[in-house]
Amino acid sequence: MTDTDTIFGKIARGDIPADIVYEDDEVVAFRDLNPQAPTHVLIIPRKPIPTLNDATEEDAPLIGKLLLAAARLAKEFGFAEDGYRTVVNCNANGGQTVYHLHVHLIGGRPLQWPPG
Ligand code: DGP
Repeated sequence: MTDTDTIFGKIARGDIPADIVYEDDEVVAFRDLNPQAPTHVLIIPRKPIPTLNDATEEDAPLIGKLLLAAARLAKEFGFAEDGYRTVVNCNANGGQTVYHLHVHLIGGRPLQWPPG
């Protein structure tokens, strides 16, 4: 099994469906199946990087694009000014369950800090 065999790799390749809200050559964004807020989107690179620990200097522009996509989507969804949260979970203690790097974009209601 390769990294591309995660569920997110399959979504990025179009092998399984998702509610895609943005995509380009390098990035895909789709709605989370288990939303934690009125808007909960996952933003992934098409490149299958398993965790943030696996990202290299070469990936810096790509990771920047994930965050810029989050900010752009927050504006499009209309909650950029009110505020929102971006989260990258890493490995077991971070709560990562899908081993294809992703940024959660969560917004549309006030969010507690610190999270649980
Ligand atoms: P994390 O815990 O950071 O690895 O987040 C994984 C998220 O992925 C979790 O919030 C639920 C979501 N998820 C899991 N499987 C699927 C799926 O098949 N489709 C979609 N759209 N989201 C999924």
